[in-house]
Amino acid sequence: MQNLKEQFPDIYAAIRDETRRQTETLEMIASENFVSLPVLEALGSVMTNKYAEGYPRARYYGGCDHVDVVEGKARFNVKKLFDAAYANVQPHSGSQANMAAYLTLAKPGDTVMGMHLNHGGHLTHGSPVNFSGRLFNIVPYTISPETGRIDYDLMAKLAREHKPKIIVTGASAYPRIIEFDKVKEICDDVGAYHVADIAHIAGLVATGLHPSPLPYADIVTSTTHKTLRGPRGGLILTNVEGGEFILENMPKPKTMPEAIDAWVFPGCQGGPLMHVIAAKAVAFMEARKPEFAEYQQQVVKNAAVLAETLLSEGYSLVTGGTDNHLILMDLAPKGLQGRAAERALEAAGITTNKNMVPNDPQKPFITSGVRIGTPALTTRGMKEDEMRQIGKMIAYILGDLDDEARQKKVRQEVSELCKKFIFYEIPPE
Ligand code: DSN
Repeated sequence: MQNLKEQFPDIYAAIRDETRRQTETLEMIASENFVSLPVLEALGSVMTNKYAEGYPRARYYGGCDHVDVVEGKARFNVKKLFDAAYANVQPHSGSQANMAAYLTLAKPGDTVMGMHLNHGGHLTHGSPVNFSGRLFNIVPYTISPETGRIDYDLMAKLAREHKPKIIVTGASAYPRIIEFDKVKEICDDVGAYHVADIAHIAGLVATGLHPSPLPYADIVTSTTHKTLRGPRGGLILTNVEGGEFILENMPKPKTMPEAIDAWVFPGCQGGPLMHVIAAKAVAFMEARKPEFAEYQQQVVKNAAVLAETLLSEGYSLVTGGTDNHLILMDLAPKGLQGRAAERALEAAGITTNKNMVPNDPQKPFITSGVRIGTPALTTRGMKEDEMRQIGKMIAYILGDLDDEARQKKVRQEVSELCKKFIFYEIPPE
């Protein structure tokens, strides 16, 4: 980064300091991960210069031979990874993927059912402040207050009552298996489409550690940067090859894959980010290697051990544990707030995020919960022993949120631990 360092020292310094932060603290935000050096190299490449509106071999610009290679590789590898018949790798983000998926299947004003944001859903699953809540008539489903798990009976009841066009599954803060097969039954019963957003669990799905929604969903969307460990971005998959989707202003009815392609571009987006698509191709090839399956197994084992440790330290977890890569601590029984907990943990070098818990008495900016994930630390090579150590550190910090001496002590312990698991080299001063 010599040129950056010499010509734009402030930006260079911020990148160096961010590398140091990622290296010298414990990154436990459940939706974050550390990409490989080949992924970073592809992201920082001249592919960013190329306009390539359209799709491989059908572009609106000349000079697309090489970008066609990377988009072709990305599509081929992601289809193999998820056993899907069709893939679109152009969505700039999970939100853009969801927008294109919904518009493929429903018209503005139609009813869409998604998991309530405060119960672990996502903004794009129907929040009133998001395009989803503004364009569609949203009927949120929730988790059971008793079990903390998705209430499929309630989902079925709401579906029969409101006859949605789409039921969206997937979540941002749900620690248990999602039963896509049950949702398909509900969809079939009321004639709804099923969109499964696997952004959080994509790496687990790709390696068989979570049931795949592909046999049960009309469209599957995802981000590429969470458990899947690719660059920041989105994707869309389907195994429904036929259909007849009449798109306004388009020449003829389209099949499901053609309709999705048309809604991504030109429906929702302009030029694809070819440097990101090159990096997605690399990440999808990495994810097809046996080491990736071992990595995902360790992510799940690490989350389970962390959960056991926190439980044995007397803390409550939503659903009492985890099946996947994340844990949702419910701090209400201890009289604590999520925001204060997040801040105290950050002061000790442990990065998490505050999160709503079921029936949270607090507002979303305060919350009673903290969400903790293991994907990033597992990428660094941490295993069960480190999770036990970290679980104890978290419990110690939460034991007194105002005790700065505790935070200092744990910060030192975190520094020592991080030195044993260096992943990125810190750029020089
Ligand atoms: N903001 C992401 C998360 O943290 O889960 C979801 O998009």
